[in-house]
Amino acid sequence: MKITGASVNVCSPGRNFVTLKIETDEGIYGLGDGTLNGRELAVASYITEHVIPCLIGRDPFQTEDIWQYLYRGAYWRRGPVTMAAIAAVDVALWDIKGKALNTPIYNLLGGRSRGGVLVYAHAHGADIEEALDDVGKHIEMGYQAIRVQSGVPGLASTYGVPKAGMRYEPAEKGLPSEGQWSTEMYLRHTPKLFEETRRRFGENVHLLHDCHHRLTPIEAARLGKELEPYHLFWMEDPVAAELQEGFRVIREHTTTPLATGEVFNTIWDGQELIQRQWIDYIRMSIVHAGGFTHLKKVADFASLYHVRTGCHGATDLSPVTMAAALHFGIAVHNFGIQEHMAHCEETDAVFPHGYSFKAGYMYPGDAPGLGVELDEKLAAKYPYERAYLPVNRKLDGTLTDW
Ligand code: GCO
Ligand code: MG
Repeated sequence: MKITGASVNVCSPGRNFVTLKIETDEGIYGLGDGTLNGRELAVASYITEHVIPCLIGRDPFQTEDIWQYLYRGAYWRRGPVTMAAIAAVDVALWDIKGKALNTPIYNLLGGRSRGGVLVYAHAHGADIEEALDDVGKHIEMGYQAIRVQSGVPGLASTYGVPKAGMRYEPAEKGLPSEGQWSTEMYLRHTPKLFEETRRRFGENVHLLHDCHHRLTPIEAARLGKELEPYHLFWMEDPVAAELQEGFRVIREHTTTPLATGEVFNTIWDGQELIQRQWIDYIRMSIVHAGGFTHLKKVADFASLYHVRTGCHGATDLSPVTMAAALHFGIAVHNFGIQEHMAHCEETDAVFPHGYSFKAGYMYPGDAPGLGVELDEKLAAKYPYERAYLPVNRKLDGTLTDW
């Protein structure tokens, strides 16, 4: 089989997505996601201008060699744009392989290791009461694991809480909006949120929380300690992780499990975190970390150090990545949990898919390959719209991590 052509689709059915379609001389095609929230056109151009010309004529079954060619062959390694482009190619090729062999991708990754993929949902509210009501709603929907985020009294906005009437996940049209941050207010508030959540819902639901890279190690250590009585499944991104050793400080002070890695692009971003057992869950996603070919190696490496997977799954990862994550999650032995934020109706209509949710678990479906389509005609009705994530400032105006 040979690759005969490829094209990039950028559309905005509710939010922007970058999708690669690779075609072959046997009429089989594959889809890959290359979406990078707020930087979509950089990936689209990288693939169109610099990757597609190198793919024509290659054997789509050679996923390892093509991965190495795009990674090593570019000379300029790593980075979110490059790795999202490589992921789009890699996933599209695995889709082709599955279709050609008439089997779902999970069978090519080792087959089913479990019955279903445990997922966690997002609950949020402007205050604790509203957040708890949302937790209740998600429990009724069948979720067994729920991430809880609430507005902080005195702060105009905070991560994880939509503006009134809006859906989460943000990527606002136009230029970046500015949020407000106070570590002191957040640290005073968050233990109360989990005290109330446990009081109302008991111990029978997994609770998660995302600090979204906003604390210093010693602040995160304090929060982790104060959250210990509420037995979190994980505390996510307590600090920005460029300095991997920062996690040592947190780890030495608290037994609250730690998760990080949604912004990592290769194993080299988290190798020390894993090897030194400073984290419990690695959050790297198929789209931002080079596809199945690289993430499988990360998971296998992590399995040696008691670290489990917890792949990023916000709505800025397209249904193509959601499907890929479910094939991955049902197959890898050291799977931990998968994030699930439901896409809006427009997105689901543009990407018809076979995956499903039932009683807290998701299932990739049994269609050959990924089991996701792209309705190109419908996609054309939703052209790209410039949109960015917010930026964040402390109360005195200092720019900080969002
Ligand atoms: C999560 C993430 C998202 C990111 C978003 C950025 O844990 O789901 O933190 O909420 O902010 O994916 O584009
Ligand atoms: Mg996160």
